Amino acid sequence: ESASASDPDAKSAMLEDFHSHLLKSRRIVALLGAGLSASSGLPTFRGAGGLWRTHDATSIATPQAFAADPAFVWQFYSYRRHMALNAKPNAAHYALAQLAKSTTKFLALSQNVDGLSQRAHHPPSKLKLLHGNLFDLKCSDAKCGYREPNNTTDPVVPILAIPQSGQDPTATATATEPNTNPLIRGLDISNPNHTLPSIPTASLPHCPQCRKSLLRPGVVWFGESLPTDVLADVDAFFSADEPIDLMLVVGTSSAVYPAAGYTQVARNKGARVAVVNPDPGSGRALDGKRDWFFCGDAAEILPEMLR
Ligand code: BV8
Repeated sequence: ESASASDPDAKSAMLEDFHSHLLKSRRIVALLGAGLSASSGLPTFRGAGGLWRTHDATSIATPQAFAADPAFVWQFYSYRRHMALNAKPNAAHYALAQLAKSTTKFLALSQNVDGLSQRAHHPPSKLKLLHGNLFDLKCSDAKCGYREPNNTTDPVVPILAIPQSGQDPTATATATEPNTNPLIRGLDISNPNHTLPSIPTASLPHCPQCRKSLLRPGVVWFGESLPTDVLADVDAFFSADEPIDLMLVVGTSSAVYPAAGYTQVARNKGARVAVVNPDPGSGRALDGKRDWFFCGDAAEILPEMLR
């Protein structure tokens, strides 16, 4: 059930077997994770080089963390927005978008918040953003309800890095004077050697509607429910009175729920499961229930699988 780039014969036999199942598949689901965007240069969360390596995820990605230290949390997301805006979709994003276009009954469940699938022209009705989007801003007071799409402000919070001599570290880059130094526009939060500047709450973005609360990124934090409309669409797809033929599990450690649980839901509906991941242990969370395991970079393997 496993193939890696170092064993070309095994890989092509597995590709052929996978292909013949793909051609027969009518209803297909894909669960996507950070590894899909790894070869676009965006760090994953867990594992080697992971963004959260030096931080406990729950110290950043929770409502409690935002309440306790909004400036710290905003620096993390400002950096992530900056990185994502400067990244490009890779061949795996395009291959999935193509599969979505050519398969009537297809749904991608993405845990990614980086906007790269959208920028690869993945049909929006076939892309469910389980964990929201870095490029939505919303009022941190749910009662206010304000939301806006925003993929232009960069950085969202004033300058976040190593002040250079003669520069005001709290100044925001202006249109006339674009600041192209990534270290200045977004502090590399994964580097523990960078000390985070302290930013007064007053200079964080505030809600233009209630004029009281801070804006926050439109992502789903730990302990928060996934968007109800997204969950309803996903449930409708799974509960349709037809089997699911194929589930692709791409670039995820399958560590975060409820997302990780969808693989079993698909399996219960008859799906065969194909995993794409460079970490041979990554399917462990799937409890050995992988029908195909393509060990390697999604950007290389998915285009071959979906060709
Ligand atoms: C909720 C968004 C109801 C913002 C993120 C037990 C059972 C069920 C649930 C729980 C439970 N215990 C606790 C919970 C709840 C919790 C949870 O799952 N905790 C875990 C840690 C146990 N879940 C929640 O809170 C969810 N809400 O359940 O609501 C509720 C409410 C209250 C109380 C209970 C229940 C909400 C979770 C949302 C978390 N939001 N982020 C942001 O991005 O900042 S999490 C975060 O993890 C990421 O954003 C990402 O979306 C998600 C998953 O990570 P992955 O994408 O898998 O990335 P990871 O780095 O882990 O792995 C990358 C993989 O890629 C690796 O395998 C690597 O080998 C591979 N890779 C590397 N390079 C490549 C590659 N693959 C292919 N090609 C390459 N080149």
